[in-house]
Amino acid sequence: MTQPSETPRRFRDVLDVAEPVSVPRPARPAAAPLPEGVAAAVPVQPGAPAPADLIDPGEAAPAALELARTLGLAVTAADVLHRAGRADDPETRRWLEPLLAHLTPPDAMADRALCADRLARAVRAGERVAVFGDYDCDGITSTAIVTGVLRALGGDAVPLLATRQEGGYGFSAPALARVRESGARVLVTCDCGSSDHERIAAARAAGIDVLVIDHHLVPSEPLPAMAFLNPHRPECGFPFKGLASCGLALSLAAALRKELGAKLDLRHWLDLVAIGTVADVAPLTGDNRVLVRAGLAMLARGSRPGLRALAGHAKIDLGRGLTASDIAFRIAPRLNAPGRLADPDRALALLMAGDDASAWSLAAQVEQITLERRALQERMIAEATADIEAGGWAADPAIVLARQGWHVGVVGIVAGRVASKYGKPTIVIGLEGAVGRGSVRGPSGFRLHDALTACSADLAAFGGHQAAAGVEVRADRIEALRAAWNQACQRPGGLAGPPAVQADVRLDERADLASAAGGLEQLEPCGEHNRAPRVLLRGAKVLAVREIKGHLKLEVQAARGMVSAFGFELGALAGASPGPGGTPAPALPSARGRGAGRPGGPLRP
Ligand SMILES: [Mn+2]
Repeated sequence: MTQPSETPRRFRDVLDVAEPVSVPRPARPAAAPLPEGVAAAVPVQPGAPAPADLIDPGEAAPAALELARTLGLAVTAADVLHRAGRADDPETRRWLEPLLAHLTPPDAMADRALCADRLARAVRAGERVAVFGDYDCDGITSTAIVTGVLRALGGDAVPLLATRQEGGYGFSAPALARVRESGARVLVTCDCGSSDHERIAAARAAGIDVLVIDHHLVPSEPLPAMAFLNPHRPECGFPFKGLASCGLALSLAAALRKELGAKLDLRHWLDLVAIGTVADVAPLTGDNRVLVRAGLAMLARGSRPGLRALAGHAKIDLGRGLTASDIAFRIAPRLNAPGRLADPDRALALLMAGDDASAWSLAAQVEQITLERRALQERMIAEATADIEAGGWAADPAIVLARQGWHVGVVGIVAGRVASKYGKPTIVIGLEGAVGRGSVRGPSGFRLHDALTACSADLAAFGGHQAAAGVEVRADRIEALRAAWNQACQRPGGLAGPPAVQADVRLDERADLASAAGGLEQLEPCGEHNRAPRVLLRGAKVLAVREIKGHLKLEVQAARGMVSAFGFELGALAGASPGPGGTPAPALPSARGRGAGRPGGPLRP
């Protein structure tokens, strides 16, 4: 989560905000075909949008061409920057070439020195340190970083992760018991702890010094921890508030290294910082842009056996370079799968594996669990679709689905896919007897939290934010909730309306696609707070479109060659088949060109 979470701890395991959701705008009743020769890089239902909806941003301005020349950028990339109000100045040059040296000096971070001092004492005295993290990617990577750095500096560190079965997210009572069993004198909580006052007080009473590293909501009640590293503490003077826990963990590692006067190359852990930061949907600005950019480069080097093995099983070619989307849609879902279905320890062990043999064996297990998760998810999506058709709910303003036995670890993914497919605010609930826990997703811009507030009478509890939320509901209230949810979602102002279908830049049809695509990669990492540009590709025709495991694959004939494009999580758009000679149709945001080797030359992989 990017900001201090407004979310009560118990909802976090159904929020799944680490699984990005792509939601197309709702289909229009009158499906007017696009005029010949117009295609926009925007997600729209095939054949659905009226031509007038596609706003052509026009040619690059002379100032953009000048920016391209002075910055040595491809015109398309320079045009994106120009339209974002950037000029050729030191700030833009830094943004384009972020360096670790640009990171904000950490001295004003509250309790950072205190944490480092206590950990340094533990390392010197050989005291055992328990490192306890949540079971999402940010928690797992933070735990791997703190544990790995402590061990590299000669410390005795025991990593532990929260589990869905035992206590759920956060530093729960079962978690405290495990920490006590570990015999640790010091506890570092990673990506949790900010609101776990009671257990932290209990740990302290048991003689354990607790250091909390977290970026979630800071309650007003003071935390009984020895040190509390959280940029959202009012007394924390560190100006960049967007660090995820893995970024905080790396900063603490640097402080500890300095405290011990040790030589240790912390760049080794940047790949994990990139994964945790992107998976947590933290803003890709400021220090995070620096860290993720460096981390992506580190990932591409493939120096960590576990990630090399994960990439091998997932058929990710590290050497060709990765983007933030590769983390969000290919790496993070795999690392999250064990925690969703069973026990997250295998994901942590994979990240910490020291040799190829154990890494490949663990990666095989993680891949198997990912396949199980995907099969479960596909079965649930098929059941959800069947329920929608049987209930005749596709025509309703909004959707509520519930079944006995639906896995609560997967309802968030299913809600996202249903919301994407139908373009409607969606609640998907897993029932266990009389109790249901569900996830809420909607079209982008829809204010889910506001709509849930209007339904609070039918909910046992709810939490989250406008883009993703979780609910608890009694089984006998599902029908009432469906009526209330439909009511809330059809209110004037409830639905923000379909987002404007506007491309950010137009790609000149004479442009070399390879250099244009390569140039756009200089804007990476794209994602939260740095949206991937939507590129209007004029004169393009979609020759083939198909869905692959929920994703969308397109073959596009452009003026200067054929291009393959891939849209993560946009498989719901694959409904229409191209007509003879190719149907003009949209390409995709953040679609990544893959070379087709035709006259236009391969798009830079
Ligand atoms: Mn986090």
